[in-house]
Amino acid sequence: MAASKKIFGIVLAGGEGKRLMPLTADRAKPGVPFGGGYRLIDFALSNLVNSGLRQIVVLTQYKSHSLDRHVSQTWKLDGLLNSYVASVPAQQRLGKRWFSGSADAILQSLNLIRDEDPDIVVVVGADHVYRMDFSQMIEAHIESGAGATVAAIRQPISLADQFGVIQLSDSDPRRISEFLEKPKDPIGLADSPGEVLASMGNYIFDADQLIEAVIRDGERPESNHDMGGDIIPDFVSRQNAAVYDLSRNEVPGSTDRDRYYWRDVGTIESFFDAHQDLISALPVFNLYNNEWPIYTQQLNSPPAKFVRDAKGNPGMTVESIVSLGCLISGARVERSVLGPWCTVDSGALVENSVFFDRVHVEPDAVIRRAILDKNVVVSAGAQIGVDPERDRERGFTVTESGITVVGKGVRVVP
Ligand code: ADQ
Repeated sequence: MAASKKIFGIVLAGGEGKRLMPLTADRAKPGVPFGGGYRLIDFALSNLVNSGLRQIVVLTQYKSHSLDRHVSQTWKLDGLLNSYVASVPAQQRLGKRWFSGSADAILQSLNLIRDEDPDIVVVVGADHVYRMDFSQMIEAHIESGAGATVAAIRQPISLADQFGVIQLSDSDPRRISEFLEKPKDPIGLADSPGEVLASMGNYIFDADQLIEAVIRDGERPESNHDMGGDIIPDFVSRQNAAVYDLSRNEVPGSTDRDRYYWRDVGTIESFFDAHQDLISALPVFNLYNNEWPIYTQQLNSPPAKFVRDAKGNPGMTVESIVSLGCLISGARVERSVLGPWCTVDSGALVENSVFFDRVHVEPDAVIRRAILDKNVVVSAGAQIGVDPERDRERGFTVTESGITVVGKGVRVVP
C-alpha cells in the first residue's frame, strides 16, 4: 500500500546537545562521531534509506559545518529519479530569526515539502542508535487512518522526564489518548508499572495535516514550536494520533538480542554505554548485520595494524573496534572503540575507552574509562581515568560514574 504513496523524509538535526559537552563544543550533536568511523546521524539516515526513502532533507542550524560536510560527502544517492539527501542550514526564510524549535524548523522549510508534494512525511531525530524499518511504520500509519503516528518504545519510568510519554486509549490501544512531554510525575504502564511507553522522536504524518499543524502552531505566541512539546499534543488533543511500538518492527538480519535496541545517546553516560554495547562478542547492537547496513563515509585509509615494539612486546587488542589507519605498537587495548588514524605506542594501556579520530597515545600512558575527542595527544607516562580528582584539576569533564572526557586537540601531560 505504501508503495503507491509519495514519501518525503525530514531529519531534525539542529539540536545543540548541551548534555554531551565538551563533545558538542564545536559540532552539532548529530555530527558527533560514534562507533569508530560513524557519525550519530548515520543511523537515522541509514534507516531511512534502507526503508526505501529517496528524498530526504536534513535540517541543521547549530554549529553545523562538520555535519553539513559529512552529509554532503557521504550521503550521495545516485541522483537518478530525483534521489537526494540534502543538508539544509537554517535560512531565515520567515524573517530575521533562527529556528526557535523543531516545529519552527519545519515551518521555515515548508517550501522543501511543497516542492515535492508528498502524501506522507517521515520526521525523525538524528541522535539515536537503532535499526528500524520505516516502511512497516508507514503501512501501520496508513491503516490506522490517523493524521500522525508516533514511534514508541518501553523505557524505565526513572527516565520518563527525558521523553515524551504516551498513554494509550482504552477503547483503541493503537490510538494515543494523552501525550506528556518530559513529565515529572509519570504513570507506569498497566502491565509493567516500572516502565512507560516513550516516544522515540520519530513521527509519520499525512503531509497536508503536518503542514496545517505547523502553520497553526506558528501563529500561537505561547507555543515553544517543538514537535514533541506542541505538535504531537495538538494531534492527540484532536484524537488524531496513533502509536507504533518498535516491538512490531522486523528488521532484516536482526536477532532476538538486538531486535528491540534503541539508545538515546544524549548524555555522556549513555554515549559511553552505547559504545560498550557494540564491542562484546554477542553485541546487543550488531554493526555487522549486512542485510540492513549502517552506512558512513568510506575513508581512503590503510587497514589497522598491530605490531611488536622494538623490545618485542606485542601490540594486542581484545573486545574492541579499531578503525582504518590505526597503529597499535607494543601496547594493549581492551574493551575500547578507536576512531580512524589513532596510534597507541609501546607499553601504553587503554581500557574501556572511546577515541575519536587521530588520538595519539605515547609510550607507557594509561587510559581508563575515558572518551578522548579528535586530535588529543596523551604524552608519555600520562594517566587519564585513574585519579578523578587529578582529571578535574586538569579541566577535564568527569561524570558521576567516573567517565573522563578530554576535549578536542588537548595535549595531556603527566
Ligand atoms: P528531545 O531530544 O529532548 O526530545 P529536541 O531537543 O527537540 O527533543 O531534539 C529532537 C531532534 O530535533 C534532535 O535530533 C535535534 O537535533 C533536533 N532539533 C532540536 N531543535 C531543533 C531545531 N531548532 N532545528 C532543527 N532541529 C532541531 C525528543 C522528543 C521527545 C522524545 C525524545 C526521544 O521531543 O518526545 O521522547 O526526542 O529521544
